[in-house]
Amino acid sequence: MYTPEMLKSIKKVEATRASRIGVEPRRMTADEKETLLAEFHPDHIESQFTTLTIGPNKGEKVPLELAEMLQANSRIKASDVDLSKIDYDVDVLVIGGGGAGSAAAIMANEQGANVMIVTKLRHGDANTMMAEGGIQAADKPNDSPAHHYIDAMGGGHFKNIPELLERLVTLGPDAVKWLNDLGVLFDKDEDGTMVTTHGGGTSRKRMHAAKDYTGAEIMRVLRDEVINRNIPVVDFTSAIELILDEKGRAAGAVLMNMETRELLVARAKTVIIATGGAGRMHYQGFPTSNHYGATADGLVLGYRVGAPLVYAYTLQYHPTGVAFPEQIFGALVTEKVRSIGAMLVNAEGEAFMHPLETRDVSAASIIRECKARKKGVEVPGGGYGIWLDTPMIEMLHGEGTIEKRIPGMLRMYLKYNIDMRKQPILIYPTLHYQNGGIKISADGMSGVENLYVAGEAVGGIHGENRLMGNSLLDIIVFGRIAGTSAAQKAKTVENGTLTLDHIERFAKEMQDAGIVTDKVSPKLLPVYTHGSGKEKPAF
Ligand code: MEZ
Repeated sequence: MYTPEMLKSIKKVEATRASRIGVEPRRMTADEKETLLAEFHPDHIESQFTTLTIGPNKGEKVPLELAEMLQANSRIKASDVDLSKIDYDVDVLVIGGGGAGSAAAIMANEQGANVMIVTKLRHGDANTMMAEGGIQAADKPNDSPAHHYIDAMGGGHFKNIPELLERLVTLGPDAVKWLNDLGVLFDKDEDGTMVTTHGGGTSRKRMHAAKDYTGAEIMRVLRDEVINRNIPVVDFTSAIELILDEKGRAAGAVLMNMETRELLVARAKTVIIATGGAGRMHYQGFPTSNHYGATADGLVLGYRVGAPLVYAYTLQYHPTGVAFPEQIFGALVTEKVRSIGAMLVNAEGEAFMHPLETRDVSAASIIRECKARKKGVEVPGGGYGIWLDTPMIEMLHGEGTIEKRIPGMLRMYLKYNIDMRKQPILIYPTLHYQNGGIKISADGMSGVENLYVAGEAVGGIHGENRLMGNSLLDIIVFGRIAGTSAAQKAKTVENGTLTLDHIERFAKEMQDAGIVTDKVSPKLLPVYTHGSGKEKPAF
């Protein structure tokens, strides 16, 4: 399967393997990391960003592709919708059917609220499903939420919003217990103790996993719980505008049936945005590990009604996306592969960095190795990759470890005749996560009254760089917070007069700022027609 050049390079990797076992490359100093990030992390390529000229974050820097969506036309005019005809009338409307939306809906239901989930694809088509390596929680005797806090704060470059991070880490152990009690099959020792491993930037082993399909396992259980509670899920239906009331509070959403394009009105006392990430925006032309619907819709919906964003300029490029074979280009190779012993090795067989640096540092280091040091391995189609030396795992932990701990990875590569137990695999950074998003307070409410947000659409929890496993944790912690808060708030809300006046106000702001565009948003689905440019690798 590998090309002759790749096989030649593998020989060099094999030649250095034994000497690398048990010898950890040193970690970079803080100064080395700062210099590396400034030079090689995609967040620092100024030409790929622009300044917003309208809306609550006017004057702030965001990726070009996001600005295009935040400063775009609505898909509808207010006159297209008859707001007196209510199709769905609920206490709590949850937009998004992934882990955060499901956790929120379960908790709202628990509070006795009439809650409904609307999702543009199917229930569970979400980045939660794609998450592999694990969920962090400080629940071991040698660990504490304080250790977890310090790790995440350091990884996030001290930009994490303290009250959000505090909630994440202090509610972490209970979130994992909740999932375990619901039936998530976490990996456990014979005595029932949860197996935990390190991730990049962690000082304690606190990654709980279900092999290498942790997110899919969590989603399986959450989806079952939503079904068991008879919570209605309207699928293949997207939210395309929020509806406010006469006081400017969130009061529902205009929905669009994705097949018929029929417009529907959902009235709600409170609304939760849980629309997930943005990988399918393919910032800077990067491939992505994200699910098909990850197009930053929630950010657009919130922004248009005045909800401020925070840190929208920072994205996470997962260090180890598939660089080869081409059929799975950009797919996630879980960080757990490095947690259990695989090293990052260049074309010469040299281990050029510690395998568990934080993600931004690891991604930038891999990019430098390929672009500046020219020590990457060429892949067909014009890109480069770095070796992830997977045979080391079984040298360290014994035969059968890969099958046992990362069976999904093993199978993914075997389909392309690559046996990662015997040969290393080629990786390169892939667009994985939006660190920024809608700003919320500790109870999950955004800057717009009665509009709550949970999951990847939230910004600020992770600062400028999230650690592995803190996303599965945040969808549960903040999903549960948003669901509980939104349901409690709904008890105090009387439905007001519904309006879509904000559409015209926003259009006027665009006009006054001289923005002329044929773009409409939210994007809803990516476009992969030939010539869009997004099918090309990002090297
Ligand atoms: O938190 C993540 O992004 C994660 C667990 C990814 C992975 O490498 O498996």
